[in-house]
Amino acid sequence: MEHLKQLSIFIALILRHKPETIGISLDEHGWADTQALIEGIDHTGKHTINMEILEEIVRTDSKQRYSFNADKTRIRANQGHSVPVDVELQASTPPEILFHGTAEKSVASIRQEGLLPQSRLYVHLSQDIETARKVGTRHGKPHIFRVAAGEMHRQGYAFFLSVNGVWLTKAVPPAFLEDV
Ligand code: HQG
Repeated sequence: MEHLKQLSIFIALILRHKPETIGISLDEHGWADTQALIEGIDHTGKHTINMEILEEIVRTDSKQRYSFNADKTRIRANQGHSVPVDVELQASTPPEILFHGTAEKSVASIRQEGLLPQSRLYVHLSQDIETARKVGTRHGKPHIFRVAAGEMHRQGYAFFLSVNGVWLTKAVPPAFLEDV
């Protein structure tokens, strides 16, 4: 299990941020060639991988981070990219309230400039406080913001729901943020 977790983290790095780490590239929609991914990871000598293991990761990953195409010849991350790809996200009407978990050290700056995507393509928002707390804890002592997503949407801001249930938007101005 631990090996699969480590391997999934490595695959996230490749499919969201640095495909060049194993000498592969992503197409404009974020797809990598499945065989090239397997061979590239295998050549690092750091992980045991084959199609069966990759299928297990896609099926069991705790956040459903990856998808295959229909015939499984290609694979991509569902969201979270820093490289500019278009994963054909679906624009949707968000719930009235979403949440964003961050670290206390970022709070002053967020109150001033709002939420910015930083190194990623979008700001990531959670549907519940518990998930937001987990996301924030990755960065330090957590702080949760309530995001007036419904109001933003009515004012014309676009929201997208990734296939693994993460809400994404380009930025959140401070006026739509409140402390939880
Ligand atoms: C912060 C994980 C200062 C923001 C999670 C966050 C998520 C600002 C950090 C996904 C700021 C960026 C994404 C501003 C935003 N001033 N700091 N104006 N605006 N920030 O990792 O949302 O496991 O890029 O609060 O579950 O933490 O990778 O974003 O703390 O869904 O699948 O800048 O990553 O999923 O950090 O996490 P990140 P995130 P995975």
